[in-house]
Amino acid sequence: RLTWQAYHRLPDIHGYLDYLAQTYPQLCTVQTIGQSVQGKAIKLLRISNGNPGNKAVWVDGGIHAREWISPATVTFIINQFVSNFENEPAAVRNIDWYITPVLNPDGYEYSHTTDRLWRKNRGRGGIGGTCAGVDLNRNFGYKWGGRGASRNPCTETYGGSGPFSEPETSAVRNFIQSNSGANWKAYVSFHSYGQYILYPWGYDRVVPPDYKDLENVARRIASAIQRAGGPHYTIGPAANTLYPASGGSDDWAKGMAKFKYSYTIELRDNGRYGFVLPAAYIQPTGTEALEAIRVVAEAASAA
Ligand code: 0X9
Ligand code: ZN
Repeated sequence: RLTWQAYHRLPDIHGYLDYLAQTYPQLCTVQTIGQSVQGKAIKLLRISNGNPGNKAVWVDGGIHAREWISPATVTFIINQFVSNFENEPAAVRNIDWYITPVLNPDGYEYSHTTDRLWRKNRGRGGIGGTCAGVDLNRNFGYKWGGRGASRNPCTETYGGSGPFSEPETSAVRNFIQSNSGANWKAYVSFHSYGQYILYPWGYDRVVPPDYKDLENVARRIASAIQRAGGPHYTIGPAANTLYPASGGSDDWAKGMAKFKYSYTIELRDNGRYGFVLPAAYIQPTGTEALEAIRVVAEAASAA
């Protein structure tokens, strides 16, 4: 099935999720949380031991089409969790995991078939659809349309016609809001590249009141990665550390959905290959992301 020695196409990734649900029905369930613009399923894997006291953690990948290391890393984490569940730390086992490896299935496939550096979804941009694609990480509904987002459909950072105008982002909002029974504590969005652990806010150069808590966990994540032999990851609030960009999933998770911890993790590399990271980097990148997500599990358990 999946190898983590190559980047896989959407049907293979979705087939793998279905396989897990069939093989480990007591641990894994698959759900389609929505459809993309072109009608592709947006699939979510829930991993849970059924403990009623569990906190809930959201993980997504593939918001941006060309960042192939993101879905590969998210499925790497899934594979480690599921195939070795009994040996994961208690903090990992006692979390309800909600994991969507490919949030932008149309864009992901388009980056395989047509344009390797495609970023956005494949929605119609603007009236009459002059240019295709909305940047899904500018389309979430917290401080939508502010700094770092464009009103021009023909740009890479077009935020859409309104907050949650796109089916991919509204699927996330609808799922999280309709699962208010889940005890949501942490939201993690995997992107590339640059090796950053970013926390809110992204919309402007300000920080939330409890930013010290987010900073401390970010520091622990970066330390865990280095301890495991990984490279340096820079930590900090997104707008200050990278650039201001509004309408991101991380800001929405923190600002509206009230997740205590919200991170955008920019995976490898540092710019040598950029988005076109060779598949040989999937395993080392996945290994360090696994360290990262275990720290998130600890923080969520304690929150
Ligand atoms: O610009 C983005 O959406 C992210 N970087 S990427 O190169 N993967 O496109 C950073 C998003 C950080 N979070 C916010 N600005 N809210
Ligand atoms: Zn991205």
